[in-house]
Amino acid sequence: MTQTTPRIVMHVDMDAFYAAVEERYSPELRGKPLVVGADPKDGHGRGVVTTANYLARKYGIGSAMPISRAWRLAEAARQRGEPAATFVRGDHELYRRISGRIMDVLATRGDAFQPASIDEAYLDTSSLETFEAATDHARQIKLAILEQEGLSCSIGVAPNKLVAKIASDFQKPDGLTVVQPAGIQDFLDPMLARVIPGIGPKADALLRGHAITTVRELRAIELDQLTGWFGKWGIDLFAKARGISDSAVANDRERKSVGEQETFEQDTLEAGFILERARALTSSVFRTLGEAEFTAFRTVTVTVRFSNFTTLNRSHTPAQQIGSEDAMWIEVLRLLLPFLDHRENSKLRPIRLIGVRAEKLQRDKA
Ligand code: TTP
Ligand code: MG
Repeated sequence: MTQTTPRIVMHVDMDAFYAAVEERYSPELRGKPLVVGADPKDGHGRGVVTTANYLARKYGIGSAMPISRAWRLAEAARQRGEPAATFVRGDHELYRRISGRIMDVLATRGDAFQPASIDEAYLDTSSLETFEAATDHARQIKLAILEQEGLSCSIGVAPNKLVAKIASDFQKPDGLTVVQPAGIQDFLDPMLARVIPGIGPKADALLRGHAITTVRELRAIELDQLTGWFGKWGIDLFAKARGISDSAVANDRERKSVGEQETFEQDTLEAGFILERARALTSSVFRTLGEAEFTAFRTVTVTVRFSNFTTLNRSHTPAQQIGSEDAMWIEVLRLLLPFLDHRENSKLRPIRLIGVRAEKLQRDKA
């Protein structure tokens, strides 16, 4: 006798990720509205909000908003007698490192694991067989991340990636939303059509032009009509409106490389500065390798982007595997130094960004 068990997929997404990391490492920021992004310069700053914590979101501040507008919203709140917001520029190297550690927590907790961005990943947990068991598992994951990193996340548990992703966003922050196969349509129908991944502002505007705002209204549209509006993508949309999605959780359990890069405040060719930053990147990459329990690797790659955005990569795979930070640094130096003189930089252009990456990662076999 064969028994069919449901596919069970989870989508894990960190809450207000960059802002939460800032609060975690700077206790004085906790419990107050916080905006990570460009310098607001008393309302005259250029650039945008990267993210805001949930207290700042209450003021209407959110990702991608001009920082000047965020500053005005915060100022208006302050004048109403509400707590003042703090603005910070953010530390992307720190976010990447913590992201790596969170991914390592997640990587071993599913039959398949697929990181999707710096703060989100999918897990296939079908082998748990029931949604009850998967729900318990999701609770344990939330606890593990909270205990290890002091950060909260939201998880969606559903029969596929599409619905899991929408579910993780449903009760943020610190949410856990479980949607079983029989509940998919009731879950999706009342939502705005634009919660469906792939419906951006343009598709949303077109749909609204036809008086379609919710998934229920979208589901009432015939397939022919959708392909008439959207071409082949209409078929996709027809399926998505029904919560149907077959795409597998790609298994990226094993990290293939660890790398970091840094954009300088100002383009420069000052050797002392560039080498100091390269040394720091090397240290940081080596630390991340250790945290992920890699003991050695074979290939080093250095990336250099010049002021004109020309970007070059140079790799080297020495005969011996690389097992120490010093050995890695020697390789990085060898690859990087030619960019500081005519060998790889004939016009002596200033450098905008450098990156360091370890590839062909190895573990000691215990
Ligand atoms: P998101 O998961 O979209 O946002 P979030 O984690 O800040 O908040 P939520 O609780 O709603 O999930 O993005 C993750 C991080 O990626 C975010 O903290 C900052 C960064 N980010 C950008 O750099 N630019 C952007 O436009 C967005 C949306 C996010
Ligand atoms: Mg997030």
